[in-house]
Amino acid sequence: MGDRIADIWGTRTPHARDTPWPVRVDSHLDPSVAEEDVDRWVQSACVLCSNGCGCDIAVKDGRTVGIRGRAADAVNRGRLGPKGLYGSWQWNRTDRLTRPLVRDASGNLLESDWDTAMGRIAERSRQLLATDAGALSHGFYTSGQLFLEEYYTLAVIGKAGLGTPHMDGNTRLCTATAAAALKESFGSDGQPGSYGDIEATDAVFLFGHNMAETQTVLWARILDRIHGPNPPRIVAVDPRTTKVAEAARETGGVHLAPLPGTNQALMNGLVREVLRNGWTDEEYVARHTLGIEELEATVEPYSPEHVARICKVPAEDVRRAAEVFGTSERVLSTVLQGFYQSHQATAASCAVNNLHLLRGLIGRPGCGILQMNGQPTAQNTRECGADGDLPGFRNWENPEHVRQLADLWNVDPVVVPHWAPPTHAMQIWRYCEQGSIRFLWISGTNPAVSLPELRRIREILRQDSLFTVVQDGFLTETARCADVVLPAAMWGEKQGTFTNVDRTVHLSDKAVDPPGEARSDLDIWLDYARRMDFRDKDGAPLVKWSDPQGAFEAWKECTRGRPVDYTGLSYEKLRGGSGIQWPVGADAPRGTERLYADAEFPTRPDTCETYGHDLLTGGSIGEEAYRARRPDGRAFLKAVPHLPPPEPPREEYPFVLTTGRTAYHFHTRTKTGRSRRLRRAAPRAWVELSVGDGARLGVREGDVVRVESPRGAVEAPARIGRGRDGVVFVPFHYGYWDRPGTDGASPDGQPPSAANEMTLTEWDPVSKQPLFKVGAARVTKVSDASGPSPAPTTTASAPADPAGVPETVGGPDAEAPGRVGAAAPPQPSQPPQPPQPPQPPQPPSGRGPAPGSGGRAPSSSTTGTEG
Ligand SMILES: Nc1nc2c(c(=O)[nH]1)N[C@H]1C(S)=C(S)[C@@H](COP(=O)(O)OP(=O)(O)OC[C@H]3O[C@@H](n4cnc5c(=O)[nH]c(N)nc54)[C@H](O)[C@@H]3O)O[C@H]1N2
Ligand SMILES: Nc1nc2c(c(=O)[nH]1)N[C@H]1C(S)=C(S)[C@@H](COP(=O)(O)OP(=O)(O)OC[C@H]3O[C@@H](n4cnc5c(=O)[nH]c(N)nc54)[C@H](O)[C@@H]3O)O[C@H]1N2
Ligand code: SF4
Ligand SMILES: [Mo]
Repeated sequence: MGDRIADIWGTRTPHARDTPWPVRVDSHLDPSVAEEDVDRWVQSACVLCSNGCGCDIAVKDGRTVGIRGRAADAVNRGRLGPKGLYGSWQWNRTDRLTRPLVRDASGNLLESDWDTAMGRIAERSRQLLATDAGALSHGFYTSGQLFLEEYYTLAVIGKAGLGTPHMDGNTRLCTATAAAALKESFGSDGQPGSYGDIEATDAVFLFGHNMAETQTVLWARILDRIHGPNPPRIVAVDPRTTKVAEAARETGGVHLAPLPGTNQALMNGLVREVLRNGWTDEEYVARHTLGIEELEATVEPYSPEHVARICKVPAEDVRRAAEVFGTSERVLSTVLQGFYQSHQATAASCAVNNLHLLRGLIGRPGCGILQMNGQPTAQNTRECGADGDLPGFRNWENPEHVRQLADLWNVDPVVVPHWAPPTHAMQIWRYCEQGSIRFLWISGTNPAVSLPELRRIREILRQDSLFTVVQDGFLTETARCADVVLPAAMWGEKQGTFTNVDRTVHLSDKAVDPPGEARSDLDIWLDYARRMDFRDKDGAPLVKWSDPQGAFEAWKECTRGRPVDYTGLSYEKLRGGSGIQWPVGADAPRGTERLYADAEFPTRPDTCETYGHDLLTGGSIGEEAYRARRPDGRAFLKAVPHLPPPEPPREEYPFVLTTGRTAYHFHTRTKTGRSRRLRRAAPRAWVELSVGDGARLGVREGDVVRVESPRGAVEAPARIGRGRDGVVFVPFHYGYWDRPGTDGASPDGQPPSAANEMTLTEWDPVSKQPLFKVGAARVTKVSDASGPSPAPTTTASAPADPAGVPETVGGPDAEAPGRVGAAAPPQPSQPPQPPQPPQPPQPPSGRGPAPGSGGRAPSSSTTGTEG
């Protein structure tokens, strides 16, 4: 048994290099249900982060009652983390949306029926298509949390039905830089490495990645190597003392804590050291890369001392980190938001690729690059083109690629938007602000909490001229501002596939019926396509499928001949055992563990997903110049000098403000905030200050402080933590939906708690990913402490001085067994969709939406939670 709130990573199963990761099966059941009473276990994978842990959902009497890791799955070998155990399976028991809501003439959001709601949407859509703006009046802002089948259907509707370039996902905030860095270096999106590299590696570099909290099971996998014989050394690049940073110290690696916004200077310093010390594989570089001369010249000024001045880290640590990279036989690197959401995101992430290319550490066991994803299905948003890119990693500048899609969909190529780059999310919001987009369909994301500069976002959402549809499982802060709210079925309540960081595709079967009248996103978009009567060239319906499996089969055809090959997969093949890593085709029927084992990169002009960009300015290179470079299957070494970040600290705002996550919550807490165990672990917002800064400001543990940027402020109790001086950290999870008396759309009246009140509207020139990790702020004390800060003690937010701060524990109802090795229960393969008894609509246990309570948005004062 184990309290997996207190013990996030669970029992160690140590093992040596090049030996398999042992099985440990974690599970958690509703305390009132015994394992033998479970009616059936339904195969799925967890959707609370990008790790994609294989799991089975426990069902009893038509309700989800628990979860268990799948021993057979290569991703997790049975393990689950706190979010998976406590946060996933209770969603259909809480204050879910059960009926469509439609705003009436006096501005009230009222319960309605599907025909009225969808009729309203189709009517507005048709009206706008008839205007001069045509399809350019339509924008779609979707998610990294739906299923592949849903994204592909949406992409076909947007690109071949309407013909709008204005489609993107919240993946723009999340992994746009992962995609950009992979495209710029290797010619196409697609993760080179595999989680299996952890078993084989000698050193792990985590660049701006707090894996210990954000992919807890992947971190457990690394811990099992650290605790075994011949452990890998860890190098952490993070301004905070995360658990990853602690491991770096303990394994004889290095913790580099650069001032946020200076990653590129650090990377140039590391590359320079590797070059100068002759740690490169010259033959690999000569045969398989382009750009070494420019790279050498660009990094030359970045001596360790120069880097030390810019990044405020010891020069000696830069040397040591480079030495670990340069002298370890095998190195695995991971990159995430500390790079992707920081300054010079694409440049710094490509620099990680450079390090690997210089040493030829790619495509071999233990030598992976994981340009991480964050959301569970972000990979599919990108693959399917729901982020605006063309499906199947096709290049919008390549007419042949556009023609392939037009043929596949049987439409005229001119319909498929390719006359300009797809509109990125930040620009979509700008067009909404300016009034050129007048129809915005938001699905599976909560921008009223997750986008930068929330005051501006609220103003945009409230504009009368903008018609907004919000499709969600809950009445979120965003849904409260919508014209039409569509109740969505969520994970466990619908069927579909999705793909994790290391290209592993999982099938998630339907376990229970959705609450009330909620429908899957797929069914909603199929309904829209029918109502809009989208047709192909021959007058047949454009969207030719009517269920998830049909969509999957159509998608497989779209991937034929592309690097992202799904043609050898089927729902049947995905049932029973482990997830499978794409590409899966005729020559790799069991999938592919690593890409680029043959050092042949998809950079040929006819294959590549992009002709590339200048990473300093974002200017595109264009087909002619690209062809002239004759990439011929070689990878690009991209060179970029460091530039100062856009909003450096100054007298009025002397701190660097950075934002991020804790282990216990997922984003805007729509899911984890409704789990009692997770909510108790991290109940309210906090502000992390270093010991030195706390002393200078006269702020002690638990004192309420105000953090203020030029755009907004947050007030919360201070945690005197273990970060570096000059940096203030605020978690971004705490919106307003569960705060009594506050209307989700306006935090007035109570001190605001959402970090994005303060963040700035700036983005990377190449990936267009917003800069959530760097801004300027000031910190002032508001009042004395009434107790310690609510920040968890088990994570990066641990107090510098633990005295008087109670430890974060889950308590008796957080017991979750973890069975190591042979004790694992048998995991039967899942029969194809057992017939399900009809379900009566489930009354929500918490207070549901309060439609028609007057004003622009209904308010709800209680939090619906499980149990
Ligand atoms: N528990 C939990 N897990 C999650 C999620 C969640 O919400 N909660 N969300 C999922 C999603 S969608 C994502 S994208 C991932 C994100 O996963 P991570 O990227 O690991 O999470 P963050 O906390 O956003 O940022 C990571 C670290 O970046 C550091 N950092 C800030 N600025 C800089 C900088 O300029 N340079 C460097 N080198 N580091 C910097 C921060 O101190 C922070 O520790 O997590 C996924 N997993
Ligand atoms: N300051 C700051 N801001 C950030 C970040 C940061 O580090 N700092 N990180 C950014 C990142 S990486 C991310 S990924 C975003 C996340 O930002 P959001 O996408 O806004 O976060 P979520 O709370 O996950 O919102 C997802 C919504 O989808 C709904 N949902 C879940 N499943 C389904 C489904 O199957 N169908 C439908 N229709 N809806 C569903 C949920 O109820 C929830 O309301 O935040 C970004 N914002
Ligand atoms: S590591 Fe991620 S996918 Fe695995 S159980 Fe935790 S939240 Fe779910
Ligand atoms: Mo993300």
